[in-house]
Formats: sequence, C-alpha cells, structure tokens
Amino acid sequence: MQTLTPAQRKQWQVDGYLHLEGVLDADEAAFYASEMDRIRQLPGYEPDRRPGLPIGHYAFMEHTPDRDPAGFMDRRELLSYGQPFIDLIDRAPIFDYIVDIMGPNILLSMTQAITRASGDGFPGYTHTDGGESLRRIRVAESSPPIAVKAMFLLSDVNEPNSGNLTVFPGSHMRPIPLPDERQITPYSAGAAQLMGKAGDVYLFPHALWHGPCQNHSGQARKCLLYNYCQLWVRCYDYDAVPDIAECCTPRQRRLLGNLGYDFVPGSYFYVPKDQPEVIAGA
Ligand SMILES: O=C(O)CCC(=O)C(=O)O
Repeated sequence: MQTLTPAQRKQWQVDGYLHLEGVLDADEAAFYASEMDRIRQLPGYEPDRRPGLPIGHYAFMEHTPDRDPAGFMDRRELLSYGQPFIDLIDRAPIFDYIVDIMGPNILLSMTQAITRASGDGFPGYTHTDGGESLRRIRVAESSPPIAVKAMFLLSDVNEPNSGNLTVFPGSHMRPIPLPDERQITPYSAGAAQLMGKAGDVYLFPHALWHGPCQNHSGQARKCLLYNYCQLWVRCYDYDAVPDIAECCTPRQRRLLGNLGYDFVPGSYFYVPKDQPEVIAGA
C-alpha cells in the first residue's frame, strides 16, 4: 500500500490536512457528480430539522427537499445507491493514506454527499467533526487520529467564496475557543479557503476546525465525504453491520464492522487476529 511522502507527513502534522490532486480523473468526477444529481431524486437520509432535536441527526425522507441539481443537498449513507459508492470505501491511493495515518484498526464511520448551492444566502459555518464530546478531544502529534475524513471534490473551486472547504491550519493541535465562548466562522482570523479541481481529495482529522464558506460563484459546489474512525469508536451512520456489507469485498465488510464472528463483549476494542491482512487487502 502507498504511504505518505515525508513532505506530506510533515504537512499533515503541522497544518492538519492534505490536498491530493487528481485522485479521480475528469470522467470519474463527472460521473460521481451526475450520481449526486440522480440520488437526490431518491429516498434517503437527510438532515432532520424537527424542533428540539439537536443538529447532526438524520431522518429518512422521500427525496432531497430541493430537487434542482444545483440546489442544496446533504445526503447520508450512500452505499446503497450502487457499486460506485461502495468502490470509494477503499479507493486507492486515498485508503492507503488513511491506513498509513490511522493504522489498520479502523471502520468506515459515515458517507455523505453535499451540494452547496450558489447564492442561496448560506452563511457558511465552522466546526470540528463528531459532535460536542469529540470536540473536546485532540490527540498528540505522535498519535494516530481518532477519525479522518476524505472529501472528494466533484466540481472545480477556482475562487474564494465558492463554497470552499475552509480550514484553520494547525487547529487540530491547539485549543481554539469553543463556539459558546466565541463564534468561529469561515471568515475568522486564521481561516484558509482551499481551492481545488474536480477529482481532488482533501484529508483532515476530526479535530481540525473546518467547514464550508459562502458560495457566490454562480456554480454549485459538489463533494462526497468518506469518514473513517478507530475500530472502538461508534459509527455515525449505523448501529449494526449494514445489510449492504453482503455486497462488499472482505476488506470493505471489515470496514463496515463485520469482524468475522458474532459480537461478544470486548469486540471492536480487541482486534481480530487477521485485521492487518484483511485491511491490506491480502
Ligand atoms: O464543505 C462542506 O460542505 C462540508 C464539509 C464539512 O464541513 C464536513 O465534512 O464536516
């Protein structure tokens, strides 16, 4: 499996993210963008905005509220939409880098497709991943991260304020005021709006402060997100191994939580003996 170059590893440690160019070729990026347009017309998990429910919860809905391909979409749990979404679970070289960064004892925690519409008044936002509890945890420079996201960009982002992923370089390693202490936005001091081309991938850990900025580009910004966590962490999308695991390779099944035996207390904390071989795809 491929590993990070020393320069990439240093950037990961210091800045807290990596920008990998041309992971998907132009045809693949266009294909996945058209798949996003297709699945917004289908039933699936979308943000659950019932009053009183904390943010970050998802409900099964008939379709994305805005059916215009350039309108906002936040679709979860993508694997059941077809083999191309399953293929991205361990897509080379991204998955190789994930294993290099996190080690082999990992799960796929969530999948997500987001379209950021242009000119809809969305102000952007900034957060760490995984909710209020995980927000309080940062790991040391020499430690594997608890969770890492791969963001596959499916449209070009050539200018600022195009719905760019906006990061605070280095914020994975240092205290940054919590939102109840001071509102952090994509326009706060220290923010960097990332540019990129369709097919590029950004990697970042849960603790990096990040989020989308406003989009005034005249074009929708589309991306897919695949999130990996350490084996002992609770998955975001599932409470049990999903049925789709039956359609997957042994490595993908393992990443969906199938340990090769039925759950017993201790499972997921102690690692199956064949974990390194299965994750290496042997
Ligand atoms: O860029 C986006 O639309 C959202 C990305 C993000 O904030 C996340 O993956 O947590």
